[in-house]
Amino acid sequence: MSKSEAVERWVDEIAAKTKPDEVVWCDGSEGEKARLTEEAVRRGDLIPLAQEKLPGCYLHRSHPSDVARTEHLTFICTTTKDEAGPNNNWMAPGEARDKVGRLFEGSMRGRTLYVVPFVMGPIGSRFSQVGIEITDSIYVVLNMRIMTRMGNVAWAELGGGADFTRCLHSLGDLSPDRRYILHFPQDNEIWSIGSGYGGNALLGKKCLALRIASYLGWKQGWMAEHMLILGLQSPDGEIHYITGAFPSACGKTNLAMLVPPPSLAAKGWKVWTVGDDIAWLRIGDDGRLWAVNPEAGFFGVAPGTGTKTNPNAMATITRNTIFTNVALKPDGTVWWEGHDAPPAPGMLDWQGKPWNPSGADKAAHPNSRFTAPASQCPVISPEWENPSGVPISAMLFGARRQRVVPLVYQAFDWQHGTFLGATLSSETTAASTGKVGVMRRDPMAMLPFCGYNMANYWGHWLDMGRRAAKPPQIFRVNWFRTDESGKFLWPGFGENLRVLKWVLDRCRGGGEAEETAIGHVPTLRAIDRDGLDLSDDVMRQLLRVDRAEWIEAAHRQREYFETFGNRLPRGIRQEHEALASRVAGK
Ligand code: OXD
Ligand code: MN
Repeated sequence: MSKSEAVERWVDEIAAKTKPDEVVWCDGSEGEKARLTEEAVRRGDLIPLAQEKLPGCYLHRSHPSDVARTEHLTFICTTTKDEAGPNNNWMAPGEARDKVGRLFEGSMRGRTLYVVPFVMGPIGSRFSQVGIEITDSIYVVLNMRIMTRMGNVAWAELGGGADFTRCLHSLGDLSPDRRYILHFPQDNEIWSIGSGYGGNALLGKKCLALRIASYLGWKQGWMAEHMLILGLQSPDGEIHYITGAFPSACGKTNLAMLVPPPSLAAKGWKVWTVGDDIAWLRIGDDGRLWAVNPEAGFFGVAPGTGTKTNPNAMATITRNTIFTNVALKPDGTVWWEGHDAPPAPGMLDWQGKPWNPSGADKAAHPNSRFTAPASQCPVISPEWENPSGVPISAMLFGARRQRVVPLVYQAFDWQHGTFLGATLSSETTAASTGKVGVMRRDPMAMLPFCGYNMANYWGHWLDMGRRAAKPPQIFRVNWFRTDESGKFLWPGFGENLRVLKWVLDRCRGGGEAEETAIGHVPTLRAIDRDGLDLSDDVMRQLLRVDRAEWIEAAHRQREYFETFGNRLPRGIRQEHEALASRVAGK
């Protein structure tokens, strides 16, 4: 199957505008990978690591002003501002095409234009979507090769048609003053200029698989969510699939690859990874929600990743991995804060400067990353490329909250669960530029990724619940509650399995819970603490629901919901009113 006329026309049009020296159509072959890698090394875009220790691994250093997603430069260009909603930056499509179109004029002069056809989702699946990224960054091509199913396979999937997302990317001059990440959901199109980093530049990920896909899902009756997918195997050998929405850099990759603590592993508990960042969900013939991971790789946060926190990630990134903005050791291996190995003398920091271990600067950038094939994960689920997806039993909403929110609780039903997602808020992390540790509302962990008005998105959630005969159970989790001295109360990481176990018990009609004003909270002994040294007193603090704190929380929620005016769905308003009166004891 060859490319369609629509593709050829679009590429010609972009080439005429951006004026590259050369146009290269990528086929996804091994030979092409070798050629591009060699070229990237020659140009200094990739630094080869010690190949005997880290075969196929390279280091990339981005421009120091281009190290994270830039949400303030990310726009949704719908016909009206109201369609984009208060949750998005908006630019009128005409103005956007005019203003940013000018920046693309001649932007690829002296460079190569790569045409990167790719598929998001398993090949031959009704879930999958084709995208074509035009880019002048060889680093982007090599990352897209890991993160998506890239190359000739996409032409077959496209079947000679024109139904693909047009993804146009140019490094431009890398100036934040001329950096824009624009989405035209109504035209199935993305334009990104001025950044070569992560979600700003690998357009299959946040731009297509979340912002554009969330809009397509709304129009077509499916969902695109910022969720990991894992398979939880219980001692009886059954596997139940769970999705989890957490804001960026809140441990989705760790949870997706969780290693059970010894006491539970001995009983036969096991976790399988299906995806660590994005889930596309559709209603199956059986009335359940089924999910696929649209990606083919992990673009994970390096700092904090070590053998203790995530041994499966550490095993995944020992080969064929691109590291971005980590530190380089003199032996040609890599390091970051939280790595198992001690920092080596003579290390270079993420900018390539000698690193001073007693200085204040970090060796690796806090948002430094690894890009690695999902197939290399030791616990990748045998179902991860199943074109039908996996059936979902439970959905988690999690965020970073030091106070107020218990370790886990269960929604009364789908509508209440949608409300729990809509009221998610979290302390910010380094995944986006801006201040770290500031509380912000992040509904469904989709604030930076929802391609349309969030109120309509909640309406779509409610609608999906009405259409699905057997929707998943919904839970709120919080691994990050602290004591008065700021110390985490819950050990997290592998021990989170104890919470998943209770979640699964609840899905199967068991698991002890107390009905509280906010939902079903586990009773003191309901979470399995066998082999874990955690006192009743700490468990009580973890599960505590403080009425005064919740009265205040409900008050804040009202102010937030008011920003959506009369677009706010009735179901969300009802849930808010019901919560406010329950916590007030009415
Ligand atoms: C990511 C993010 O890279 O959420 O996954 O920022
Ligand atoms: Mn993410």
